[in-house]
Amino acid sequence: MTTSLWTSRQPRDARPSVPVEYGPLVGRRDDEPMRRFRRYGLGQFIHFGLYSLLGGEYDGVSATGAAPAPEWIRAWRGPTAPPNWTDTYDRLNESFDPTELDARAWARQARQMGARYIIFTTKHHDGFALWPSAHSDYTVANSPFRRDLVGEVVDAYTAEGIDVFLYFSVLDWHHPGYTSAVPTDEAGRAGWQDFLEYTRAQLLELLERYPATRGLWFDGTWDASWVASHEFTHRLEQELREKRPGLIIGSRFRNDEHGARHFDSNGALLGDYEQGWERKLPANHEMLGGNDWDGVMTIGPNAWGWLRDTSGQYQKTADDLIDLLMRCRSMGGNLVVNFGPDGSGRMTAHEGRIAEQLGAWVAANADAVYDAGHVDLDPTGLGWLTGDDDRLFLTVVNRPVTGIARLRFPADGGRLPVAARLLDSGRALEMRITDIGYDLDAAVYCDVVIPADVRATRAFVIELALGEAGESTAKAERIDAWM
Ligand code: JFZ
Repeated sequence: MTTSLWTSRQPRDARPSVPVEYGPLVGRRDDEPMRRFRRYGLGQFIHFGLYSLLGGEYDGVSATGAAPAPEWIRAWRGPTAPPNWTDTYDRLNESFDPTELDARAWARQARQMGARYIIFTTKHHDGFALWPSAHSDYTVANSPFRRDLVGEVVDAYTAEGIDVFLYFSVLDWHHPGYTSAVPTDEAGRAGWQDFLEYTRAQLLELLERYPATRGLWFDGTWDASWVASHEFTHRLEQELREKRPGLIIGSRFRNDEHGARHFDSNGALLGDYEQGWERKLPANHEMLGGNDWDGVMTIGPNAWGWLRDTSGQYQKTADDLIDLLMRCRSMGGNLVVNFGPDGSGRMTAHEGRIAEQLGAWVAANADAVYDAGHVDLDPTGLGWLTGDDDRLFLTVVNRPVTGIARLRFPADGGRLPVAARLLDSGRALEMRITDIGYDLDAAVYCDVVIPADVRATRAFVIELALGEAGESTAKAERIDAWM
């Protein structure tokens, strides 16, 4: 059995077709929730939990380098790890009290950023539930905070018109029955069975308690024990979908009976969208094979939970995120930006700036972001192309020194740009369709003049209205090259 942490799409014809009983439950969906998903454009991830109290350190000692990431700090090992570390960590619920936490302020900030969905950590690998789960003692109910944090987040975001997806880690360091290896003895199997029942109960409980939930975002599904439970997970996916029709489940939930994750052994997607683009993005649209997807991204290098000391670590800027957002949109995906509030429940100052700056850009260029998706044209080194039914949008990231933005179109008589303007200001731009005279090129070019007095300090969007190629434009310019 091969299990791999990384998603990797294999071209269908590269593998022999194998019998698969536990393959996809649904094919490509085109219902309203999925169409909505395709128009989200931008999302927000929030990692919040016991680890947020620590910010990647304990008693002034940093776990950076000794634990995989701040939200993984319970896995701190080696000489710098405090004595009895996991016991200390596991008792953090006794001091969990993020008094500054205001889910409505988070939601307002997310709306200001332009996020249309949120993915919120209901339970991370440490097993601590941020809702008062009836199936565990290790929850907010057993903390000084007491409040139902998941409920507050669901309500606040829903009130702001932002769709809620619940992050849920299957991997659970707290449940006594959890094991990463396939259990081999009677006691191990009984414990694992217990764990599976608890997982099912918690998931049904989440859907029951929070009917506004649009999707479940699974994590920690790579261990051999879970991979071997394909019969259970297949049934559970069915049950979750029946309980909440329209629910969106990504590809990181289950695998087929051969251990193939994300895609079954024949390359078919195991879920509603590809959920493996994490701190990395597809190189091109072709490799996505037509599947829906989103890319989840940290602002720092690899910290999902709050990290107190970020010195020496690059933090992505609003410009980085605009670039990534439009790169995702140009390939038909959404970008999800992660926030990690500190132990008091407050977003960091850098996150605040990102929300503001990214939000301002997205608001000014909304048409290029939300309802616009992939267009089948050659990619351009100038930036990213998106489009809707009647318009093309070129997000210029690299401003050409010539002052002319040139796009290449197939010369087969399809629709061509007939007018150009700057999307944010509406300023009309001079443009023309031209054949620049390359032999056998089978293309025409749209040249848009970017006036020197356009003083952009960020990427900007050129909107091109599409129309039928008229006599006055394409044909006239092309005549020169006819032989
Ligand atoms: C997981 C978690 O371990 C991590 O703490 C965080 O919550 C993140 C969003 O998800 O980390 C992963 C999981 C899968 C991949 C990479 C990191 N992957 O498949 O590339």
